[in-house]
Amino acid sequence: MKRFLSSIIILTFIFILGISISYAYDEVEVKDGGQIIGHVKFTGAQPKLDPIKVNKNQDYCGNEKASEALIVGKDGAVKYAVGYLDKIEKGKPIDRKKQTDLDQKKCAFGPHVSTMIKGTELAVINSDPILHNININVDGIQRMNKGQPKQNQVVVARLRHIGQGDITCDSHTHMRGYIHIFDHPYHAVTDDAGSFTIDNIPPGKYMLKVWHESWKLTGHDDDGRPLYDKPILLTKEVEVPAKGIAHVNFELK
Ligand SMILES: [Cu+2]
Repeated sequence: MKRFLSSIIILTFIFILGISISYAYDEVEVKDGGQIIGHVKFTGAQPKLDPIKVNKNQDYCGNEKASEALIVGKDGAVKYAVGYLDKIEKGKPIDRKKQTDLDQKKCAFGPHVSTMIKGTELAVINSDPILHNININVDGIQRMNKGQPKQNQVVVARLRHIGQGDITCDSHTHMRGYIHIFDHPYHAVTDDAGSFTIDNIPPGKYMLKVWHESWKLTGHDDDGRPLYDKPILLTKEVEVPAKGIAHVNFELK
């Protein structure tokens, strides 16, 4: 009976392993890869966001900081939106040596929004002469929590779970950032021009998603952090041509 039970357990394990392997991202050589250039534009009436109160180290950080929840540049260009291919099963190899940098500088996370690949290194530096603390919750579960008391101190971590990483600093409630962790390399954050580029994609049809953290204020938490509505997710089907470029426009309002 014991032997029977253990074989059942082993078989179940192999079955689960099989499922997780079949859903994993396959790294292949991409032939005639194409490109996506995405543009994210704000088309509504632009809201004015209240600055966020600083509750510690005001002598260094200032009394308040501008909210980074919505940054709109020239011609409605939205910075810090994330474009990515949803559920892509195979494509270009993953650069596992690529390190993602995050800076705690002038009492803010820089960049405010970034992306990385799970299992690669995230290097967090404290450029300020005050104590910061980096706290990352991925889809609501804490995956990193490190104090950084010294200026120029670096902590390196590997985040092994995909999802939306919410970044906060326990020391400064006004600080907030996001890092999106993927199991594939097809993602990018919009720049000052509201554009993102994803390259070397095997030609074909994909679901292209754009994430934005949302700027719609719903209240404040116990520490005084502004709470915004749930993130905005937009989807468009896109056909990536061989060796060509697909331009895709997204609107936020
Ligand atoms: Cu801080």
